[in-house]
Amino acid sequence: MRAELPQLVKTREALRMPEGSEARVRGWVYRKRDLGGKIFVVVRDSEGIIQVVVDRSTAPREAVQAAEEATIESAVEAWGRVAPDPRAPGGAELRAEGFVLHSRAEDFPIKGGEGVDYLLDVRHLWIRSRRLTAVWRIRHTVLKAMREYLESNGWWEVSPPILTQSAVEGGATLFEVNFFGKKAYLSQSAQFYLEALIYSLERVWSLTTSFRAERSRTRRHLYEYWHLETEEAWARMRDSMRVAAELTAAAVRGVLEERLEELSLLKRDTERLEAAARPDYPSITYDEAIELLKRRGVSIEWGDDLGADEERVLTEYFDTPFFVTHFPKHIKSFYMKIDPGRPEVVLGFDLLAPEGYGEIIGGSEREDRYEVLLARIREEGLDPRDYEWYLDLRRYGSVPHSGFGLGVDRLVMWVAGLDHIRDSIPFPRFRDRIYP
Ligand code: NSS
Repeated sequence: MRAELPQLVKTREALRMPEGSEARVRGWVYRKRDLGGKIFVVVRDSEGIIQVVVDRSTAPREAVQAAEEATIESAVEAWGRVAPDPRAPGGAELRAEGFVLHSRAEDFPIKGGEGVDYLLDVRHLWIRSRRLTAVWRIRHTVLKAMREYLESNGWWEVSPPILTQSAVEGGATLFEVNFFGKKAYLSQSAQFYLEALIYSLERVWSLTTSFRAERSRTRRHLYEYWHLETEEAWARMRDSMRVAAELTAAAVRGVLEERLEELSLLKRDTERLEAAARPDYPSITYDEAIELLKRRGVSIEWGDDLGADEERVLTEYFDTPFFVTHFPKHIKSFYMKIDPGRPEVVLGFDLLAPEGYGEIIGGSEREDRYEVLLARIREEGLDPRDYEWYLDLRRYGSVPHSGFGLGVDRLVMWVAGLDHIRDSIPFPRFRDRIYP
């Protein structure tokens, strides 16, 4: 009997088959309506949905019975002939000649209209929603496009550790780990390890989880996030900015080429993304940013850090991602190179996404002079002994070098047009729960 069944295809493929083609699909029950004469079962798989119609007057008895027993989210399989139907999602349906119930689902705990807190409790079930599935597919394509860009431009992928011994981005957001009775920390950034690796491979990148014990809860902060970082020997700040722009544009292009259906399901305005598909992003200095903010009536002084609110105002001036460069040194990390022409600022840059999203990349040229770096470590009140091996890199063949870190989840959040970062990642960690 099995050998005679029609070919198994994805729902998307079935919808595109010529009228009358035989097809078999399998997946989970997304919706079901029993209209007496016919049972309409919408089946969902990784590619989409298709309406399966089980006609009580023509379908075999076992098929009708299985369709009757199928509940929402039951695992099912159906086969029959494809027929156009303008009322069906995707414009076609499968008229069932067979219907099998693989696993009958208990009463599914998500029915629609539940609140955020509840949905986070059942995140392991909520991640199969069509909306989140669209996000996972976009996320996949973002990662793939960036990997392809790096691969075809001569970058080496490396694997830095997550258990570390010192802070890259300040002690305030470190997660401490008891490492056999000694203190260790979860990595905030692979940067120092990448800096060490440029002396062997010159252009390196990594994709790791980074951890930040952020004090405040915001729409754009995760405690555990995915961090794509690059580091390049002989590169100045502008060189690294070009890579940051090309990488971002490559991700946007990839999504526009491959994920239009998902963007449409998420009601994402793609016109606004088109402008970001070319890497010629504008750049302003921190000084100019302060001027622009003052012009909009924001009360801010030179030397203040730019928070989410200030960034949001700045994004109103631009239709594409844009850079802010040359920050005051005291609001940035000790490793950023001091601008030789202007010692109160550093050669650091942020890339901000438009439409209010703000920072998605932070990078800089690195301080490559031993004495200056040591002085900066002391100036920041840090203990040079904690940075001994990092300082070594300036003692053995130091070269100018630059790099950046891109927040993958933030990039996905902007590209997919999400209003909260938690939906850019399947299992976000929260302060009050690590469940599921
Ligand atoms: O702190 S960063 O701005 N910079 C660094 O960590 C550098 N050490 C990276 C480097 O040069 N190799 O973080 C980089 C990016 C930032 O622009 C955000 O997009 C993202 O990492 N980021 C976060 N995403 C989500 N949640 C949190 N908490 C978070 N913190 C940073």
